[in-house]
Amino acid sequence: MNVRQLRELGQTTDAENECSGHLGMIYLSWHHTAASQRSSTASFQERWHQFAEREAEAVFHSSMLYEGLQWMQDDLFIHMRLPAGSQVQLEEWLLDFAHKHTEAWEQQFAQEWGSEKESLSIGKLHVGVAVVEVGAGLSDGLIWYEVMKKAILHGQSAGAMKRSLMRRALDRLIGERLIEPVYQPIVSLHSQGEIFGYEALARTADRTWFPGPMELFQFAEQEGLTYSLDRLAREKAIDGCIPLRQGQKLFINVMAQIMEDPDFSPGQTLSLLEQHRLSPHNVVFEITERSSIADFGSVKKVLEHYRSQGYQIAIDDVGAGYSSLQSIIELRPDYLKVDRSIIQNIDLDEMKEHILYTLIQLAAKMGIAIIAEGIEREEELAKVRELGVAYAQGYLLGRPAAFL
Ligand code: G
Ligand code: MN
Repeated sequence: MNVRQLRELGQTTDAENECSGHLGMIYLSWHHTAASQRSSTASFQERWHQFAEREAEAVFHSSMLYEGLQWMQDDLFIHMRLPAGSQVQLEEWLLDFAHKHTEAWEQQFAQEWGSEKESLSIGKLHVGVAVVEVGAGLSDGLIWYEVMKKAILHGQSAGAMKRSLMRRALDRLIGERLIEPVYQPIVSLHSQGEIFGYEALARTADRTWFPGPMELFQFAEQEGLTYSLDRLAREKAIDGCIPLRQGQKLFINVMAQIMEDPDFSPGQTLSLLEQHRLSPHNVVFEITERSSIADFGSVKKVLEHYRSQGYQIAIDDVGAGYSSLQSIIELRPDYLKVDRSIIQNIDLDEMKEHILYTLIQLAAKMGIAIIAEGIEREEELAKVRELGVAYAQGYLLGRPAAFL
């Protein structure tokens, strides 16, 4: 049975089935950039039509849900009859389903076409999905119009599907509080190996979309959910941190951008600390600059408020990424955490040694303590100790782990 016959079959069952359930639509459209313009030729589209129909048939071959496909010029609409059920669940199902197949199609077709024409880029396949309830008093024509419009709108940008799926995963993660904190020891180099404190690090159960905290926090920022996620991670960090001894510190990562948020309210952190018999004197906020700080004024104001309550401040990732000397000058932290990129092989690289030496001098003048991050080898530990670094952290001294 070919696709067209399937479609005819779909149309006849449609007539018998008298409008119940939902109509699902997957929309596919190639978008060509200037660089890939050469590909948007008649022969490209002809091959794409053949490819898509062949693949759709292979996928839907025995599916009761499949109703048929329809070309509108070079845009493809695949329609499906979905069972009655909750709209949200059906949308989730269709998202997963469409993502699984169309991602493979895009790669496969790009490979087939590319290897033949030697063109490096053939553009991007835009994919959108939509689900509309059938039988809500709308005429067939209107339903079709509705579902096609929705699918096109959803698929307008490249990666729309993936973004929807990630967003769903993120909403679930925040809603169900699916972050588990782990803690990595920070060791004092002056008193023999004593544990000065722990850095709390967020770990997620969902590794499909977010392999690590970096990806997770980056995506949350894109979606405007930094605040919710950051707050969840902070609360979890305090929640899971049971056996802090007198004077030991809990280092909690906070994105600098959070401080610029007018809604950022420190009161909640305090009451949570009190529930765990901790005080602000146990807590060091590690400020990370994922992008450069736009408004030092407001960040400083928030930090001053925290400081007056007894919290301390560390600047994270010093010597890497966006981390700037300006933030050291403006924020006057209590600790500088020198990034792993500087510490790695510091015993073998004179330039790195000079940089750390300079940071130590600067910090000493400002009354700031240095923490060396990412110590993995004995030689690195010996070198930072020799240079006079106060605290160290890294796999050699302890891996991040949960308190059990
Ligand atoms: O940016 P920040 O310093 O907060 O990053 C901490 C990250 O570094 C965590 O994901 C942690 O697991 C990782 N980490 C901690 N110690 C080491 C180490 O010694 N080597 C490496 N490669 N990674 C480390
Ligand atoms: Mn950190």
